[in-house]
Amino acid sequence: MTQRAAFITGVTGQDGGELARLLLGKGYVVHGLARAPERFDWARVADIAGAREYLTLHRGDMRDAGSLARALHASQPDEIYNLAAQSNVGLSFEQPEETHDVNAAGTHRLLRAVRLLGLEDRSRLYQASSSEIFGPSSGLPHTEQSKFNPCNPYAESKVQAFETVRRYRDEFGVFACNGILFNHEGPFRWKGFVTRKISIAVAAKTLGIEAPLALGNLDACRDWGHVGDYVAGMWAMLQHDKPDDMILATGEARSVRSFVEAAFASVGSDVVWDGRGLDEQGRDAQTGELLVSINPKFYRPVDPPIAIGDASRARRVLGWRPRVTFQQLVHEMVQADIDRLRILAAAGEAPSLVSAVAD
Ligand code: NDP
Ligand code: GDR
Repeated sequence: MTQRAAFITGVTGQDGGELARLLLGKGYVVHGLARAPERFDWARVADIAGAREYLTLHRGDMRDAGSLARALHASQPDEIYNLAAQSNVGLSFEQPEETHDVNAAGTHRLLRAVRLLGLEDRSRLYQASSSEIFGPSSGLPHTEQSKFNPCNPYAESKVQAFETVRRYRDEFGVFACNGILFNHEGPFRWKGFVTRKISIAVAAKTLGIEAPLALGNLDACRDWGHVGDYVAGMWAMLQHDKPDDMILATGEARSVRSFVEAAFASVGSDVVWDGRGLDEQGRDAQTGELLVSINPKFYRPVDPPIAIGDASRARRVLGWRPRVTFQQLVHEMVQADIDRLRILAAAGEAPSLVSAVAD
């Protein structure tokens, strides 16, 4: 039997690396698009037999149609996973045009390339959509029927990409699915996202490394799952007999404050809070040591107070459900950062990682 081929944009990102692992493990030939293939972290797939043989990286950019078409043509994929994005919501307020160009126009370039190369009968496409498309819309938890109400440039770009994917499916018959994913995290989360900032800070405290944690809105609630469960859901969507748009979520939302508490609890520390608003602080209940402070620069102009999703359709149609619990997720992230920091500290390089918690 010939090996199935997959093409992943954003292969250097959190989800891209995890999906590459999953697909290589299933015996796929994997092609990844990367702006800088030399930055791909091969350690992420080191334990998969034949990873170097079956994973090929192509240099390309979502803003450059020619590089996309060239990489797609070389890959001849059965499955395309469009994960590349300017994925930082906060940054999208400062760089709305780049966010649009990569996330919305980039998705359109990719779909056009699929058609121009005559791949629509061969290739199925997964689009990385986001819970951000719902914004602060009423009626929780969000379902596939919820109204879109984007409240930042990132969310706008993802709404536009969503509609483009739907149009290519309806008008041109491309097998294309929007996976509407709620926040999912793991040890390879980029260190600017809040969960990773927290896990690095907790790891640093555990090892006695100075790293005061500065955060923004502690009361924002997000539906946090584990990246491994979510890439399995992406794959399942493309194995279904019909293309569809589906939510993946845990159905439970927790505040940033709760994430902080759970992370410190995982290493045996209790946090007590005092003060209000910008003066609020989190301290170690036993020693009084300052653990968390607030920095207004981490507040966003608009921030949906809560995101919570209903993944009933994915459960019914795909049999998908999240396996990793919130406590397991937090524990895994903190332990991974303790392991990393131990190695970096031994080499005198800990500051390169811990500086992220105040940035
Ligand atoms: P990351 O930010 O970790 O990865 C983004 C990837 O996109 C990186 O590989 C990055 O490459 C690549 N990229 C950025 N700009 C370009 C460009 N111009 N051309 C080519 N590649 C580019 O995101 P995640 O892995 O967390 O998320 C994957 C996708 O899922 C994204 O589309 C995100 O918006 C979406 N999503 C993520 C959720 C989550 O909780 N993780 C939830 C919902 C949706 P480089 O290394 O060069 O920067
Ligand atoms: P999000 O993730 O914006 O949901 O986007 P992020 O971790 O950045 O923010 C989650 C919530 O935490 C609040 N917050 C802070 N956020 C950051 N980054 N840094 C802080 O110091 C901080 N303090 C509080 C935020 O205001 C927000 O409410 C992620 C990305 O993966 C997107 O690409 C994806 O689409 C969505 O998840 C679903």
